[in-house]
Parts: sequence; structure tokens; C-alpha cells
Amino acid sequence: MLLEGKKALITGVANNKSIAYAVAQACKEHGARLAFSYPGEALQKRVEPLSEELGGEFVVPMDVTDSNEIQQAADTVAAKWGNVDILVHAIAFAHRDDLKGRFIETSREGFTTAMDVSAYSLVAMCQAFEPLLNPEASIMALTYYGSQKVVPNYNVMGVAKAALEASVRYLAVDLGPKQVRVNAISAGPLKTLASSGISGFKTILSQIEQRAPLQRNISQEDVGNAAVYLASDLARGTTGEILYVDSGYNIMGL
Ligand code: NAD
Ligand code: 0WE
Repeated sequence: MLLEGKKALITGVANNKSIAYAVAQACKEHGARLAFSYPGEALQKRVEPLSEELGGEFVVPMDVTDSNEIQQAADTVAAKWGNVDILVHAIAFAHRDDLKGRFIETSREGFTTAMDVSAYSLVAMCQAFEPLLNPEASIMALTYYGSQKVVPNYNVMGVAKAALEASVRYLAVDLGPKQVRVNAISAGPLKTLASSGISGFKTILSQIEQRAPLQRNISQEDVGNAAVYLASDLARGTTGEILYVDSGYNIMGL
């Protein structure tokens, strides 16, 4: 088992379609021990039963816009486990109105919100959890191709994901001397809570089927398996990397 006894804190589980849920499931299958974070009481009611289902050991509140809450979550993990091997960042948020229409109309507040929740939060988490990270720990974030090329309507989230990916590289350098690795998985489009109600999402899915080398969309399980690889010692030579799990779509020029 690739992750035998490794302790994984999973953020971003909202329901059983969440990418984080598939990552947790795959880590569990490979022997990892799990804990889950959630932002606010509304999500607690959703996360607790899913944690039970996956054999999670505890759940902890962590709204990433609140530095105190991130520190308290790190303190809880320190008290429960003493240290941690795997951190999964699967968090993004922009105002719904900012995910349509012209990017040029993004407000200062909308830009700040998207950057804070979707990019800075990885830095804040690494800061708070640094003292708990075991040697050879693996940190990973979820990103999307809209950081590299313009995807209609992804708008301010594309900018936030570009900042997230650059943060992965700078964090990899800071944590490298401890043999802690920081990477991101750039996942192809998936039906989740975060993609529901996005105008043009079905068109994006059908473009992948038509244009991607593998001529199919990816599954949550595909991302879970890639996450197991990055979390495991098989990837001990890889840090600061963006691993595309997108049926090869990103390599195409036309
Ligand atoms: P999801 O809605 O299941 O997960 C998003 C999570 O972000 C939710 O669990 C939500 O609670 C959490 N979140 C939002 N604001 C938060 C805050 N302030 N503090 C803590 N948590 C907060 O959707 P998903 O598609 O599984 O998204 C997970 C990650 O995958 C995101 O980073 C997203 O950008 C990325 N991603 C998604 C797709 C896709 O097509 N669905 C593709 C590539 C990357
Ligand atoms: O990262 C994402 C989704 C991020 C997201 C989604 C929402 C919807 C609900 C961030 N904030 C919010 N805020 C809400 O109120 N993806 C990669 C999925 C996604 O979202 C898109 C996409 C794709 C793909 C938005 C526009 C165009 C394509």
C-alpha cells in the first residue's frame, strides 16, 4: 500500500461529487489515515457523514479566509496526530457574477475575494502547518487550465489559479530543504458543485471529447489516482510541478 499509515488532511469536501472526496477515497484505499476540514457550520453537517463513510478520524472547522481558524485547525491536528504527511487543498471561490460576462468588469472586491480564498489560502495553510509537516510530506492543490489560457467565463478564477500555480512553485522552494513537496493537479472539467450552473459548461465537456487526445472526459477517480501518486514516495523526486489530468487536452495547439 502506497500510503500505509500516512496522515492526510483533506480540505474541500462538500459532497460525494467533490474532487476532494475522490482524493480522500483513493488515499484511503492505499492505506492513508484521514481527517477533513470544512468551512462553517452549514458544511459541517455535510462533511461529518462523508467523513464517517470514509473512516475519517476527526473533522475540523477551517474557513480559509480566517487566519485564526487556520491556526486553530493546525493546533487541532497537532493535538490529534502530532504531525501530518499529506495536505490536500481543494478550495476555490469567486462571486458567481464574476464567472460570466467580461473579465474587465471584475470589481476590486471580487478580485480580492477570488485571490484570497483560491490562492492565498494555500500559502496561509502551508504557513500554519509547516511545524507539523513530516519530512517527505506532500502538499497538493487543485487547479485548472483557465490559469494558462483564456477559458470563456472562467475570468477572475483564471487569474487566481495562475497565482495558485506560481505559489506552488515558490512554496516548493521554501519547503524543499525539509524534503516537503508541493505540487498541483490541473484537472479537466468535472461535474461538481463548483461547476454546476456554469454557463457553457456542457460545451466545455463536449470540446474535450472532440479535441483531447484521449477523446473522453476525465473522472473524479482519475484525479484521485494522480493524487495518490503525488502523495506517495513514488513522486519523491517531483516538486513545484503542475500535473495535468485532462485527457491530454492542454498539449493541443489546434
Ligand atoms: P466543490 O464545490 O465540491 O469543492 C469546492 C470546495 O471549496 C467546497 O468544499 C467548499 O466548501 C470549499 N470552499 C469554498 N470556500 C471556502 C472557504 N472560504 N474555506 C474553506 N473551504 C472553502 O468543487 P470541486 O470541483 O471539487 O472543486 C475542488 C477544487 O478543484 C477547486 O480548487 C476547483 O477550482 C478545482 N477544480 C475543479 C474542476 C472542475 O471542473 N470541477 C476542474 C479543475 C480544478
Ligand atoms: O475552479 C472551478 C470552479 C470554481 C468556482 C465555481 C463557483 C461556482 C459557484 C469558484 N467559485 C464559484 N462560485 C460560485 O458561486 N472549475 C475549474 C470549474 C469551472 O468553473 C467554470 C468553468 C469551469 C471548468 C466557470 C466558468 C467557465 C468554466
